Amino acid sequence: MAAVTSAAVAIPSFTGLKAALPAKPAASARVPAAPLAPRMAVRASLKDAVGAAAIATATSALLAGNAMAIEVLLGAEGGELVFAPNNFTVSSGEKIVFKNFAGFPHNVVFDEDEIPSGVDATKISMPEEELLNGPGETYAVTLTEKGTYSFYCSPHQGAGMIGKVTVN
Ligand SMILES: [Cu+2]
Repeated sequence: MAAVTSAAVAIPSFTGLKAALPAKPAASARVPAAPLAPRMAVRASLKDAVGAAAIATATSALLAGNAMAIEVLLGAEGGELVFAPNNFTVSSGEKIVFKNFAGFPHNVVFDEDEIPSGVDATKISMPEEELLNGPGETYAVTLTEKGTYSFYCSPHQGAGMIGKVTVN
């Protein structure tokens, strides 16, 4: 009976650790409220060498996952109408998050003539008429085909709000 209870507590605690890591305040807030028995069960499982190794693996996988994303600001610190950075490199499959920062509205449109052949510009672009209007609004895209891609912000293309990403 005791073994069954311990296993039932330990398994969800691993899933909980993985899920809670990005949101540390919520996780630590939950600890004092947790009943004593589950806490002891978690501590017991941490002593177990296999359990500790599993936690280490989950943590590094999570860190690697976070590293696989790049943030590009729409509008610079001084209010310039630019992508920041405006020329960068990502790995195939890495997420690119464009985030409204200054001088919006902005959008992100890939130039159909300056992307690798076979890639459909409409599938990776925002519609020309669609705009990110509020602060912090984002548009995310993941490019898998290797090569260089040019993109622009349709309201500010004439002002020089253009960029280039190399996928390798
Ligand atoms: Cu713009």
